[in-house]
Amino acid sequence: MFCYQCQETAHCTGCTSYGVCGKSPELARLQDLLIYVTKGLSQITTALRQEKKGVEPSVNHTITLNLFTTITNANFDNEVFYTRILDTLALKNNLLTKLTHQEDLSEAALWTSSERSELDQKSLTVGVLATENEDVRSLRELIIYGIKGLSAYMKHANELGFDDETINAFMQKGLSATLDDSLSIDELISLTLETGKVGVDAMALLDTANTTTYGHPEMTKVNIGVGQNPGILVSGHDLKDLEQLLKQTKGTGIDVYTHSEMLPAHYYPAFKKYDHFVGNYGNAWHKQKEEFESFNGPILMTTNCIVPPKASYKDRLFTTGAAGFVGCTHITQDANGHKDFSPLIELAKTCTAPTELEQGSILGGFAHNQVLALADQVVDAVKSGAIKKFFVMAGCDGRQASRNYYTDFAKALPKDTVILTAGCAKYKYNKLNLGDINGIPRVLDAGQCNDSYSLALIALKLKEVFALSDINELPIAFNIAWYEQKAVIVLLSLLHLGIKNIHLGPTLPAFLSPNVLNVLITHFNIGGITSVEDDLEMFMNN
Ligand code: FS2
Ligand code: SF4
Repeated sequence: MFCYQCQETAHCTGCTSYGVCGKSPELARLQDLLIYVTKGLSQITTALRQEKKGVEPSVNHTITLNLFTTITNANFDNEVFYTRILDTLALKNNLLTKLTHQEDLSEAALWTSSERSELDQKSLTVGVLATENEDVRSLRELIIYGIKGLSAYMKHANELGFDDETINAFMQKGLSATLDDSLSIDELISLTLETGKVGVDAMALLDTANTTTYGHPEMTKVNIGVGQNPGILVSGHDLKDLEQLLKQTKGTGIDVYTHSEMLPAHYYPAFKKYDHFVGNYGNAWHKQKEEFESFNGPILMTTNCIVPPKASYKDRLFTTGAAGFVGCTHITQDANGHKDFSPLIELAKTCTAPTELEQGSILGGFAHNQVLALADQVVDAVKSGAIKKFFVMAGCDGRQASRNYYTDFAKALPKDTVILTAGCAKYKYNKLNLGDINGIPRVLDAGQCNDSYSLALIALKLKEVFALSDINELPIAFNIAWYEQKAVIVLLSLLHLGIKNIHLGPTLPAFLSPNVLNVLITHFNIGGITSVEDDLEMFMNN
């Protein structure tokens, strides 16, 4: 196996014998094959669009789900991948019959089989290392990982009835381009930047989907203690799943809690009407072994990030959507989009209440609408010098001890600075009580990783208010933590918006070859992190 798509990749170079995330070599090669046949399908759909033949939304959604299923930590069930590969091959064969010009199609578009043994053989030959030139490989993977991140955001928007043919067509064109040996390095670089542009469009679409459906996030104190009733813990990013679960648990005596990236659900007005939606339990995804055990009740993983579960709670772990783990019950969706969560509800009735981890509350809900409502206050604080600088510290949390840098960095920041955050990175400092500046909290949490879009909108608004010609003239520094592929699309989106001097940690992506990294440094002045003291000095003096 060879996989280097996430920040925790072995030795900062690549997982070659077993994934640090728990991905086995078998799972890795099946994911490689699923990506390969999805690229082939995308080449066919791209050609069908060129022939003005149109592509059904169901085909777009198959591609989206295939990609999402291969995101780090999303799905650990080999059988799911066999099924998705065979279904994709069948779909590909069907669409091929509609395509007039097939002479330029690649092997990925034409290859087919229905024999598992042939799938197994093929899967060994189509991985990342099949591209020999390391710069071409690096750019292809950067584009693919960006599009994987996009797929997650599209899936969430689709669940709420929002879709966009232009975004789907771009995702497929981009995947198809990674099969094209004739593309130059410059063409691949421009496709990478175009991926960032479409990333902004997809985050905007999801923002519209979320706010239209559930209202605009608002400043909210979220309880981090526990109640007396048994509970169901919901993790991942899918708000529609949470909504269905809240409806089905109403009046049952079961409480619902969020974990990790589901915390921002508390910020939406639509979920505040549920009295049994009592709070957030625990921290970011990588703490789940301890926290899922002490939660005592069923846990629903709506997306990544799954840590292979301990036997002590595996029978309480359920998955849905793109998420999956062999041996855990998967909740499916019917043709009307309904999911039946009664297996979790019945199990919860037999469980004890969660063990208390902490008491108190955390404050969040500072997405663009809420921050713009405070715009006058914020602008006054900047003009008076009460706020000297904003630090965008969005992104992901992770297991490595080196990530304590972000806690130390937040603690060391001068008191006249404000942290703008989104994603599960926030857990490194959202319980520190960093205080406020003239009533403006020093940690402003916009929401999930996709709500980094809000942070970009806030920056653009400040640029307008201060009548600046360049977003980089704002007193905003970017010290971003990344882990998986959604952070890749967020990064590419920020680059598309013209943001320079982004620092990325705790380590730079292994999939960036020295030459590709050099391009990012030359054009965008991207950098890594060093020590808290040195970085603080560098950021404050820039
Ligand atoms: Fe955190 Fe994991 Fe949000 Fe990532 S819970 S690293 O999926 O997308 O961020
Ligand atoms: Fe390794 Fe990350 Fe790939 Fe898992 S997703 S196999 S940890 S690089």
